[in-house]
Amino acid sequence: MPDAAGVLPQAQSAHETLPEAAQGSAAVLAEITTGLLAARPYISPKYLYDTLGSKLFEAICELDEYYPTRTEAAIFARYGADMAACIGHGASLIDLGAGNCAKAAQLFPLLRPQQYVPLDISAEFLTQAVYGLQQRFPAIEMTPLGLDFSAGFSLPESVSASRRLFFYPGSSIGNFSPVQALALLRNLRANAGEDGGLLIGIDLVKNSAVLDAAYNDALGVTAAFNLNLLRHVNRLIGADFDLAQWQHYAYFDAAASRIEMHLEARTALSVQWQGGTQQFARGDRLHTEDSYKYTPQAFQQLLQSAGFETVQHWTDPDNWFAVLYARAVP
Ligand code: AVI
Repeated sequence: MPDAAGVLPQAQSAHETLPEAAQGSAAVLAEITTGLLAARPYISPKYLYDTLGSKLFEAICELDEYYPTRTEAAIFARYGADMAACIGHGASLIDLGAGNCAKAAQLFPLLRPQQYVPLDISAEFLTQAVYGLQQRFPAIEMTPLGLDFSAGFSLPESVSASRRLFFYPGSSIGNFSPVQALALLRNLRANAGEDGGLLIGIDLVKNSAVLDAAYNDALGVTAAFNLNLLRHVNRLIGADFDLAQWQHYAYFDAAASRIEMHLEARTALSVQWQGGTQQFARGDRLHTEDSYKYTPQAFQQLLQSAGFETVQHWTDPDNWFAVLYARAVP
């Protein structure tokens, strides 16, 4: 894999669009340049999510082949009451990469949190989403926070210190390498306190044909999502990627237990950007995303290493997706 640690740089949540201020900055230029000039070139998956990329991801979630979204939703619909019985009422519900807050809001009537703390890199987007939600649920104290939780964080005092329940649906943890995922989970444990917990969705290892289809849909939406990253990078660093010269390439690597997503050069080509240039031969690839798939046992071990103990997990009839509730080990 591309960088020194053998993994792609960390992803952000699917809903996190880079703030305008970060666009075109020197740090962004330096980061993308490092990836393009690496022995195995890569671009961080966070650049998949500009405005169009976020819309394309929403479209992916509607695809027949992309089972995670609807499978997770069915698990919450079927076992939500069970989850609430296990977790109890009155927690501070901390929603990681909350976006439009819709998934958490569906659980409010069951979990009855006393406080709702949506985290997202885009504070402005959150403020709008929370405004409508507060009208619907006036009894819940809402404390939106604009922060990048993937970078390591400490919750401010405005977040109640007791019964912190982290909510991380969507299997977005899979876009981190296991090493990065462990660091993130440890950070959650540090913020959870003695009586905190975590409700998390993970995508499970399954037949590779199902996985390959989910990332190679017939309509080509995932291909468009992947290629759009080049449009975004063109804007960010003044690059001249010609999208017609690249094609989507995604496959399940069973040994690494992950989908790898790449862009492959259709022809020999060169790319120029502010202060840099790179040649690609036909068939050369740019690595754009990993999506790790876990067995329930492997993920429970990760949780344990981070200082959580799994209380219960819920899955669908095919065992394609799981939602786990884990408690902080005091
Ligand atoms: C956001 N994340 C969980 C998605 C996934 O399945 O890894 C992103 C995605 N990439 C291609 N399709 C969907």
